[in-house]
Amino acid sequence: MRKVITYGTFDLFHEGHHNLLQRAKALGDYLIVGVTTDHFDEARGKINVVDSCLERVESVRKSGLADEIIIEDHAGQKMEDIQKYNVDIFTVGSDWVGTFDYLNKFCQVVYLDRTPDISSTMLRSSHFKIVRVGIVGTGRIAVRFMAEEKFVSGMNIVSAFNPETDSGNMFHKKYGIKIYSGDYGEFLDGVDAVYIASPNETHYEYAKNAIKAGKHVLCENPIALDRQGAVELLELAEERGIVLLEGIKTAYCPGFQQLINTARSGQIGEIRDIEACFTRLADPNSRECTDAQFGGAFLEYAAYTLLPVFKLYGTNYKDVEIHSITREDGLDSYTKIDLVYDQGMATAKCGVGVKTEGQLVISGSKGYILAESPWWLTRKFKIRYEDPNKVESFEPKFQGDGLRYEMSEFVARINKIDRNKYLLTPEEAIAMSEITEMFMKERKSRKKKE
Ligand code: C2G
Repeated sequence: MRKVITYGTFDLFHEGHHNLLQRAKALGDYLIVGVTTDHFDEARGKINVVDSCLERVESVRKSGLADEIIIEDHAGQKMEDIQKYNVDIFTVGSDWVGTFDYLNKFCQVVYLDRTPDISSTMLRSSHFKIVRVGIVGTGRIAVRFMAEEKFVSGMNIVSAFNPETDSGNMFHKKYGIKIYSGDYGEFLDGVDAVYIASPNETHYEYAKNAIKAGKHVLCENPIALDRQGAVELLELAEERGIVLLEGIKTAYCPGFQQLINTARSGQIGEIRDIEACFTRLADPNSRECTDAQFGGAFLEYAAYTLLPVFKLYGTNYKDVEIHSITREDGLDSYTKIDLVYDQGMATAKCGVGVKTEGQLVISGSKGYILAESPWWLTRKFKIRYEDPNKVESFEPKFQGDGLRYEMSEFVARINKIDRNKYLLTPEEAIAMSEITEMFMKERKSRKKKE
């Protein structure tokens, strides 16, 4: 008797799961299905799971495809089970290709093609849809988005759009998803939501057209290069009951929220100064280092460095000054934004051609918070006081490269789970676009003077 084993979360049970179990069963005579516990999913970084462990076990049972159902609750269990149940074949979907090759020592490992386009759950009772997401742009961050998708339950990337066919074709070859390069409307017809990861200057139009077509939008920052554009997009989305989320991933990371709440708790007293730095010496041929009009340090990192300022002081700054080190073509290799509020001051520093300490320092009347680089992922931070021996350290949970948290919030908001709207408010998004507009005006006036 050939025994087959497979594992999964099986959340919001859908055709993809059903197809996988059907083909897994066909590989042998007896199929064992391991269903993950909530705790194990959390430990392995799978988020946004809606159904409880028992509901997910019941979904698998009702499929009628499992000869035996077990619970997967810890890393390394797969190896134990394969030996314990004398398994001949381990199988899992192709989104995991390579991940489980190490099981080859114990049994045959088979990766089955995942089902490309799923949209509805097979659970009559579930009011959650599987969100079909299309990616606009097929560059570096789109690649990272694809890698994070399998850790976010309730969504499925079904297509991508890029007018540049060679980039799109490479993406198709790598991921096998459908690529559109011509009609944006045709691309929109096949999705429920879009993730916009195209060049900065194209975000506004892509977002506006998607919202008008009734599609939810997760857009890399900046959503717009001026205040009016941001206001217009937010109002349009609000009117149509469409989710519009700006992809500043730090805003959705659990550690960053913990850091902000700690700063607000009064533990460091009154906050009087904030210094946020984010520099990364970019590849000289990269867009951020070559596009004098829409590249440069500010457009790449200002939103991240302004985020803690707006979170802690709000958006009613009294004064703001922007200073840049620019090249002849006007591209800013380093930009400093100085803000003054009634209660304190702040400096946000960004660089693509200048390297500095990438820290976040929140200075207060009783002590200060120090989050070292990469503070924008907020994997750790500490509170220091006058007494050098008194230090409190924090190491919040953080998995993957951070995109899964904004993806999870996006799917939750589409499913009308609105409890986390505070993570990045419309006021904060508008304030960021306001300062972006100032920066773009200064960039233009500098070019005129030359
Ligand atoms: N699957 C699929 N097609 C989809 C979605 C999922 O074939 N459109 C497959 C996955 O590849 C997996 C199984 O269905 O083999 C269950 O998917 P999930 O519930 O998302 O489980 P996953 O997080 O992929 O866990 O340790 C757990 C396993 O490694 C798989």
